[in-house]
Amino acid sequence: MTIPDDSLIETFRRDGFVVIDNFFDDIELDFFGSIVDRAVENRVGSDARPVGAKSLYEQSFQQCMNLWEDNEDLKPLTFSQKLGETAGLLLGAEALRIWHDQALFKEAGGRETDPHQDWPLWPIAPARQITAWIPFDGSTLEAGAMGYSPGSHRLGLAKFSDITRELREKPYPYFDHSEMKDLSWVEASRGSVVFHHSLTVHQAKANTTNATRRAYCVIYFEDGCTRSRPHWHQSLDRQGVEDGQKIEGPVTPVAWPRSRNDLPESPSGLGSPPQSGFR
Ligand SMILES: O=C(O)CCC(=O)C(=O)O
Repeated sequence: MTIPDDSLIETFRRDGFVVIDNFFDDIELDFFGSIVDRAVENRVGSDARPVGAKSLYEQSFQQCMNLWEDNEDLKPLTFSQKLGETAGLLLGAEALRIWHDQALFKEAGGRETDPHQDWPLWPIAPARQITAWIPFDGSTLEAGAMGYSPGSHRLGLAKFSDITRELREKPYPYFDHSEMKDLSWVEASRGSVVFHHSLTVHQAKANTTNATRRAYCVIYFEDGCTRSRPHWHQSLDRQGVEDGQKIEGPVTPVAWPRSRNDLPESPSGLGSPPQSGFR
């Protein structure tokens, strides 16, 4: 069966996001969920600060990137051909590389994730990236559900882009594109994957429950994208990609298409990715 069908592709192209239900089964979710739990514990488990003692950015989530590099058993998920093919068909790309993967664990009591577009945060062009957001337990409005502004990926850059701001003096909506629609909130059922375009305005609710919202993302870019700005980024500087150069190398291997059971080697000798909280 080919996933997604034409109507899901059309939805993604119109709205800039799409939910695909029943993508993973319970066995896959339990298996990969426990691998990501262990990986996050290894990266940030020694950080005993309560949520309220963290920076505003860290209060939104524990962010652990490039987990595929030091967790061999996670590679089959990060480089899943079903996931990659789906992302490629939605984006309309013939080949995708990985920009990075990441766990985004919104702790109990964690605050909202500020509204933003992803692309302005990244020194990559053109805006041909897509994220697969995988909530291992599903998501609810009480526990960090995501919201997306339908069609915002077709409006260009919004007037904000700073997820890193520490001063939150302006309540939503503080991006004022006249055609911007209100966010559609998505309560994702367990097993579903939500895909969004790098220009789609999105945010996540706070986590008012007592359990961590465990999400894992794979972020892909169309093969052929280049470095657009000099600001340091682990996906570029660790492998020496200069301004204007095509982005390729062991940190950003081809994610799809790959031959069956062919998983990329982890980069070696390039230094570790940031252990947590990268912007
Ligand atoms: O999981 C979240 O809270 C935010 C996710 C997000 O912003 C993204 O995947 O781009």
